[in-house]
Amino acid sequence: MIPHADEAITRDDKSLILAYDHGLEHGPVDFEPNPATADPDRVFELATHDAVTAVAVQKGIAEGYYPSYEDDVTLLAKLNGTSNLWMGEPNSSVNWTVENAAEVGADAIGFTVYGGSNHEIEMVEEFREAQEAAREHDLGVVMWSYPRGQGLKNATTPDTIAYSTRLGLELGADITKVKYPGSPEAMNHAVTMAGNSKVVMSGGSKTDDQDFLATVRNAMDAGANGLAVGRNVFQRDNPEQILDGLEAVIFEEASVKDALDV
Ligand code: FBP
Repeated sequence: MIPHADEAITRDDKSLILAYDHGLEHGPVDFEPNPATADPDRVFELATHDAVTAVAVQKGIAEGYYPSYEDDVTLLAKLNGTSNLWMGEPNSSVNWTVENAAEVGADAIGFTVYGGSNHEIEMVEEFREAQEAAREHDLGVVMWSYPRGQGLKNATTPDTIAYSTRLGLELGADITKVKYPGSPEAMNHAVTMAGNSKVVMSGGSKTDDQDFLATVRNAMDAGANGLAVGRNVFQRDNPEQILDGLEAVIFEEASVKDALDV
């Protein structure tokens, strides 16, 4: 990692990345709880909330919608991604070049690496190419580090998540995004293994306000830099309200109780 390479997608050195690549990764089913969010405009409007430091989208969404929001929203270009229709060993096609992402206005790139997959070698080599191109264009680098595939059954054990954050450091990510490993102690270990690179927690499937904010509070207290979240925001009836709460927890060090009252 390069110190401050992620400056454009952080606020006070912390981050809340709104992930919106679910139409590719999971399909339209993810929009059913809040059908308005099938419309990318609705999510770009959410991304104008003060709490959001960047929105992570695929190329087509960026090309079609980002020009209307470029003054108010910071773009994180998610370069690779796979549909849920793919039934093979975990892999991810590279859908977007760094050069084109920079032209569209990205401030950072996002890249998934499935450590442990039969495709790990090629994914890491693709990441290397993207990471070096990102450096040439002064873009921050965020790795979605999700070990899975072959015999890897429980991809959220403390050891696996610590290995995930370490992969991010070793391979040159500025920020590594991992699933919550289940406890503050395990998260702290994962943060320690990331050295001077940063760690953000992945939002996961929708949970209730209290549980979600408590997990984010625990992750922050354990040294995480923030959150990259999709469903736990846009599947809610009132996404702005949870963004208010997340802003309090991540940037204002609020307790869960205070954040619920915001
Ligand atoms: P969520 O907060 O909704 O979990 O989104 C984070 C994310 O990494 C998205 O960027 C991506 O679409 C999704 O999770 C992939 O989740 P998985 O591969 O575990 O199904």
